[in-house]
Amino acid sequence: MKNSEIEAATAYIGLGSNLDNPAEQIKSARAAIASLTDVKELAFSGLYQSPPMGPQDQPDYLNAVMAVETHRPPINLLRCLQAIENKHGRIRKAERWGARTLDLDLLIYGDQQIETPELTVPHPGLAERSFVLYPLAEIAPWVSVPGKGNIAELIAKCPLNGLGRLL
Ligand code: A4P
Ligand code: MG
Repeated sequence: MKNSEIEAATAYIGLGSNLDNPAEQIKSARAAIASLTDVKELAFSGLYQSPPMGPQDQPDYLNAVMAVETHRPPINLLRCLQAIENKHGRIRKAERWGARTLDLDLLIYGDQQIETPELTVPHPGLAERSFVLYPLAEIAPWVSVPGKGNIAELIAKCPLNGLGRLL
């Protein structure tokens, strides 16, 4: 079966960067995602700056969230996102939550809940991360996170933790 024959789903992708001109990394990743076959951009949030979650000896992050309509199955979409990370000079180091040129996380895929060694959807950290919840709410204030509740409830429980929207 071709991807184009698979029913379309709305997916949300988290973009993050804190190295090598983060705003450019995010802009270029957005273009790369939007130009994937069987993926169409629906919305893109503003850019949000926040102090690093994890080791503090690294620059602040820029984050954004993108909504897409896609005919690609979730695992296939994840592999496309990983290929885009690699093209953006992503180096995976042993240190957990270390600095990176580009991080692309599959946050939500339709109403699916997936738990495999390679892919967990919704993304496990989503509900506790202001740098994901606020940009997500900006573009999809109605969204419900499968298994976790609606975005307004999640935001009410999540402090900003230094997050600010640029422009
Ligand atoms: N994986 C499983 N589920 C998913 C999913 N839904 N989306 C697996 C993406 N990947 C998923 O990811 C590790 C493995 O997770 C992959 O092999 C994939 O199969 P990775 O990108 O190689 O490593 P990582 O990103 O360092 O790991 P992790 O634990 O996913 O980190 P996070 O959650 O991405 O957090 N601080 C601020 N302010 N802003 C940030 O954006 N980001 C991080 C990284 C740390 N601190 C941050 C930020
Ligand atoms: Mg990641």
